[in-house]
Amino acid sequence: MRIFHNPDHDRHDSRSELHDGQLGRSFECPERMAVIRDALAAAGFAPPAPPPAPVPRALLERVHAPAYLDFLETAHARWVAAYRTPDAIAFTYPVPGLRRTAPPAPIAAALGYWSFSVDTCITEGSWGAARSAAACARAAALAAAEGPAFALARPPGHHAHGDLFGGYCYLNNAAIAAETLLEAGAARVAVLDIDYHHGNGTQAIFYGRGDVLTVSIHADPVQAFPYFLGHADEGGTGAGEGCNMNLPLPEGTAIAAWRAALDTACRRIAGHGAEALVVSLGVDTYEGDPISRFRLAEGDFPGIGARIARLRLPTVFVMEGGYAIAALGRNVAGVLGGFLGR
Ligand code: OKP
Ligand code: ZN
Repeated sequence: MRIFHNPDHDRHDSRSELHDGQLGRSFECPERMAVIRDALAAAGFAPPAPPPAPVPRALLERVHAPAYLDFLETAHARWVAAYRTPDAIAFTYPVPGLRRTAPPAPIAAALGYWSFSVDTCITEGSWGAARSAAACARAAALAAAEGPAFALARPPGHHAHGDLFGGYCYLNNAAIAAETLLEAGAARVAVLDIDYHHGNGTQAIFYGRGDVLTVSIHADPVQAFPYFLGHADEGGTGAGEGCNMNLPLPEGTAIAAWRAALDTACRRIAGHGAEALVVSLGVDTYEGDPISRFRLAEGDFPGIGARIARLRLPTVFVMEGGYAIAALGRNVAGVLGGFLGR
């Protein structure tokens, strides 16, 4: 397993996540990478490759709107110039019934134009960290032809749309990996999202396309974030009709029902004729996760990796969620070790 990591992710450390009515340090914190690195080393994985080359702007533009990228690049400096406080936080959104025509000039309003959830602020290091995570996803995808690869990166990406940040995500790393695989010659790619939360951004980015199948197993949005997408009847549109599959499960789901959903997902991916696979690897399905409500045990994770390996596809794992710091590293190593048949 080749591992791609960029230590400058730690420039993104949000003090300003709105959680249960209070602003505090984000669950999505730099320590997450350290515990995963340690657990992978303890499990005998080779250390990460040197930091990858920067992600090309042209690749980002295959996934994201140019004006959105320009906004992310300049948002923090604009915020500090206007307000002199450390973190840029949105407060008003152009929801249906209001007009979302062009980004407002004031930075406070532009933040709401380009985002969908107030849990995610823009810190001084957010743009640099997001780009370095995208670079890891690209490098892992470029390596996938020679063997399985893992983008050990943060911030995560699967909630980011082409023109919206939110849910701790700014750039959609899984979508960037999928586009890289297409660019490298794959005719059809599948994205399997096993994070606890629905991958709304990944779904939205590929919703009208037939070349990328998106399959997500997640907490039912009637109960869980992102609430406003991720239902079972969202199947894709136009050329993408039939190329999105959502497998929502209720809070409290344990491995038996979860594994059955994974089997359904894998059979759909095999049926799509995908030539390469991107796995949005979240382990916030773990029973000890502080913000999630599934009941997967530490010992369940290797079997998940083993089932994915049975697809026998060039595979790129991209790190998404997982917030139970004490077990996070072992759970990630469990999935990857199971994939390798260890
Ligand atoms: C990111 B990933 C509830 C706020 C929900 C968003 C969770 C984002 C999860 N108080 N916060 O999919 O793990
Ligand atoms: Zn999640």
